[in-house]
Order: sequence, then C-alpha cells, then structure tokens
Amino acid sequence: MTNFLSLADVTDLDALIQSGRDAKTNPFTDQHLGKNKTIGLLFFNSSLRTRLSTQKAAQNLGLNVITMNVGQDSWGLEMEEGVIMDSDKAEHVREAAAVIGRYCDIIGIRAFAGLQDRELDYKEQVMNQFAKYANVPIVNLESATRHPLQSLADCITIEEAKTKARPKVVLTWLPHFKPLPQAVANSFCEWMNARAHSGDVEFVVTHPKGYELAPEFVGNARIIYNQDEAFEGADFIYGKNWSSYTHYGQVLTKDPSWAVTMDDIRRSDNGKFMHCLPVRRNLKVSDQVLDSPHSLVIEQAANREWSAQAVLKEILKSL
Ligand code: AN0
Ligand code: CP
Repeated sequence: MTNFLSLADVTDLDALIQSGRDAKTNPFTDQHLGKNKTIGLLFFNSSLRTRLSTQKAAQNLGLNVITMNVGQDSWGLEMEEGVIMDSDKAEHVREAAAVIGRYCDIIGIRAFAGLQDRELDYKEQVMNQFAKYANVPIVNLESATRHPLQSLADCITIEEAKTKARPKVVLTWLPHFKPLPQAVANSFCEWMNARAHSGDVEFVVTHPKGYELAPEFVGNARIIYNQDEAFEGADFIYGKNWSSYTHYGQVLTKDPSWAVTMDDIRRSDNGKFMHCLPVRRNLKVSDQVLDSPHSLVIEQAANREWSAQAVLKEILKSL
C-alpha cells in the first residue's frame, strides 16, 4: 500500500481487518518496522480520536510522530494552482507538501469538506495536492468526502460483535441543527457495500427524503425511507448525521423522531448501536441507548488504534 485515501487503496479487505485484530491482540510485534522513521499528522480541523489513536498506533510500530494544526500553528495553505496569492494564505501547498515530505516518511491529513461548493469538496483537492507534491505516502484522516480509517475500525467492530454469519447493518441519518459532512456516511457505505458484496453483511440505509448520498457512494445499497421498517431485524444500527448532498450542505429537517432511542433498539434484533463519535447526547441518540450494553461506541473508538495500526503497517512494509 502506498497511499491510504479510500477503499480503492486496499487490495485485501479481509486481510486488513484481520491485521487490525491481530494488532489488538499483539500491539508490539512490529515495533521494528517504524524504527528511525517519522509520520507527520496534519490537522486542518479538530479531532480527539483520530489524533490520539493514529499517534498511538504509530508509536506501537516504533514510528516517531510530529503533529501540526495547519493554519493555527503553521501558515495558511493555498491549494489552487496559478493564483496570485493575495489572500490570507501565506504559503502554497506545492512548497509546504514538498517540505513536509522531506521531514516525514508518511503524512496523515485531516481536511473536512467546506460544505459550500460541492464540486470543490468532491474533487478532494487537499488530499490530491498533498499526494501530488509530498513524494511520500498520504493517509486520509478524514477528507472532504471520506473517512476510511473510521470505516476500517467499524468493520473490525462488526466482525468482533456479530452473532451471525451475515448480520443486518443499518446506517441511519440522525437529526442535528448544524450541517455536518457526508464523509463518515459516504465511507461507511463504500466499505459496507464491499462487505455486502462478499456476503459478510446485509446493508440498508435509512434517511429522510432529501438526504440521499452521492450515487458513487451509496451504490447498490437498499434505501428504506421508513426508519422503523429499516430497523426491523437489524443487528447493527449505525447512526450519523450528515447535511444534504442534493441541496448541498443544507439542513433540511431536524425531525427529532429520527434520533435513536430504546424503542428503536427494541424494534431491532437485540441490535447494537454504533457511532463514530463525537455524539451529542439526547439530540441524536438517547442516554439510555448510549449507557446500555447495546452501545458499541467506546469499543468502536478503541478500534481506531487497530485500524490505524493495520494501515500504517501496510504502508511501512512498502517503503
Ligand atoms: C465530523 C463529521 O461529521 O464529519 C467528524 C466525525 C468523525 N463531526 C463533527 O463535525 C461533529
Ligand atoms: N471518529 C473520529 O474521527 O473522531 P475525531 O473527530 O475525534 O477524530
């Protein structure tokens, strides 16, 4: 593996999931792999789990870690080519990426969607510009349209917790008053569609009308607009808010009936609740669900360390 930008960079998904589970059992067996090598973690946006779990995974592999909040600790970076740089961005990505690539053997980047310009966001400019100019492997720590390290952790969590060979996994939209990116939902669809294709899960998506995700992500997933119907027989309920893709970046409804409560869990097949976190309690999901044995959110976040370790190990082996 050279870059880890999306599922397309994964050659053997089963093996990658297993590698994460092996790292969880034996975290330090590959400590030699990263010796005298450095990973740089660049954050254009806030993070708790991604920042700490990726740093921890890197350290488990013997890597040195340097971290920077771009635009706060560093200069603001211009991503457009050929422009007169008279805005507030003092440095161009061409130099910045090339320079950071001289200090680091791997670069991880978090850069969310702006949610103003769909074409710009879906072009993945930040990831692609770094991939073009850094000359070292790039790891997606949540980009404008994807969050693949999250999806890998989600696959690991489902494998660990499933009680049947082909569990029913339901992605549900949750209410929120702020527009959030589609990245987590997009990636979850991308990865679950692959798991469904290999016969490992049954995958259903439920959301209010107007919250249809981009066709290239939702693929052949079954859409059921009635949430109660979608939850029938569910083994995993995966909650996430996202803003509209069709009415780009807009909040079309805040309907509180879409929040997940114990009534929804009762409708499922003794289902487990998943969420990438951070989650707003009692807005998106009730205290009762989060504090019950049905919630997998802490284990899911813990698995971020092992998903990052599986990916970094693959990249280190290719260096
Ligand atoms: C971000 C999002 O929805 O993409 C990060 C989730 C991992 N969440 C928020 O901005 C609250
Ligand atoms: N799930 C996740 O990526 O969390 P952070 O935004 O805190 O990194």
